[in-house]
Amino acid sequence: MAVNLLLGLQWGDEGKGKIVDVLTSNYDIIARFQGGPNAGHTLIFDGRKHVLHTIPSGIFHKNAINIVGNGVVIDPVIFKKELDNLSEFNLNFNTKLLISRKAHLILPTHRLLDAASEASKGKAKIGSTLKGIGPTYMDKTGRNGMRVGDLELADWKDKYAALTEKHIKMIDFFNVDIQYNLKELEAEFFNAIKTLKELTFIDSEEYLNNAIKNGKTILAEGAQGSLLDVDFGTYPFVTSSTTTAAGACTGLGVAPNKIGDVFGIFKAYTTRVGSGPFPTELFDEDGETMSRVGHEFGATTGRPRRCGWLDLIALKYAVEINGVTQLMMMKGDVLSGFKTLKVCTSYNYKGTEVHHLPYNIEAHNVTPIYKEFKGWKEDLTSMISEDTLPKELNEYIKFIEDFVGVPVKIVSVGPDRKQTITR
Ligand code: 2SA
Ligand code: MG
Repeated sequence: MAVNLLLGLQWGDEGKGKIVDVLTSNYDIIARFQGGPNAGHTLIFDGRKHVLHTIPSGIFHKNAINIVGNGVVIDPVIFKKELDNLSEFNLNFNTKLLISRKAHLILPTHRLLDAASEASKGKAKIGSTLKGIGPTYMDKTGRNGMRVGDLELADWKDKYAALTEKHIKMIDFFNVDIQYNLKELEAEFFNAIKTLKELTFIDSEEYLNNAIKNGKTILAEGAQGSLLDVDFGTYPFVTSSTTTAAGACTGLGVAPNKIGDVFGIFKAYTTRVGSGPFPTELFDEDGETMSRVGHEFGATTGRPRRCGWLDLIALKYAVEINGVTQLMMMKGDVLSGFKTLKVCTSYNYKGTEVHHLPYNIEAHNVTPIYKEFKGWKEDLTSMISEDTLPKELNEYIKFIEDFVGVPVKIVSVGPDRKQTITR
């Protein structure tokens, strides 16, 4: 099938960047379809770490074409920094990196609005990465946004000025203490726009549908995770885009019947960065061990990630919503050395045992019910084949497969490309 999807099934940071990187050699085109610079996709190869935010993770592969789809929001300033960081690789961006004209632009005032909105919420803040994601999608659906294609029009600066003027009034309306120097932000923005305009803008839906007709293979690379989906996530503590499978159709302009495999990525445990409910969160030594061994810090903001046990109710929900056909389990190596492992198999919801994700999963409503597993001691990081995996890990994986009804095809045992076991 022409278009395969790769999605995170938890709250982001499942390791999508690594898997796209591992899989890219099988695809002609890698396309991002939602989110923007709030994403942080980490790739490690040849002993070096690379973090991508807006650029698809296929950029390092020789022949892959990388597309930033219409569903993505682009901050030209961050985009330019990403390009600058890649300069040593001498990549030909004009042919390898194509940008949808319909992708929306994050303006400096979108970032300020994000900050003002969060500040106005006080303790109830979302824990946004403050990259301007929410305000930009608001302008998109509110039909006020600026798109990449506007930059090809003579009057784009007028449009920019009108929208910015409106944003300033909105920032004033929030009446919170936000310090900014618009002149400086704009200088940086206009400079970055020059770089962006040197790239190739395309009608990406047409490009992709032609590619499908011509037998090309496409991998759609998701960002964030299913539980951050604006509809199906833990609203309002979510991001502002459709992070689930349907988002690939709207964010690229490919029809549902063109979608083939849906690869669902999950961590062997769970993490969450930012605010919002997290039923299996740990506040003890086990949680600290996951955080320390798993280096659980945000790739974009450096914020520490909250850690907890694997939640199979949430995972099953994500598998269903996305139509996952193959699972990929990441960071199994981090669980080495735990005497006992736990996975959540149901919840106590207001006194009753339930087997689904209730509307309201705040801590005072929901207590996880766990099944316990014996842990393993072996270091997995140098293992390269399935039959060397410890028996306890295989039992853990088998239980997950049976619970959600989908096979685990890849087990990742470390951040490097090479630390990947196929089953
Ligand atoms: P936003 O920035 O307005 O979309 O934030 C809204 C919520 O979505 C969460 N969110 C994320 N969660 C995990 N990873 C993300 N990307 C970065 C990474 C995060 C980082 O890959 O490490 O570096 O901190 C990401 N982006 C958004 C966010 O925490 C809010 O809960
Ligand atoms: Mg990430």
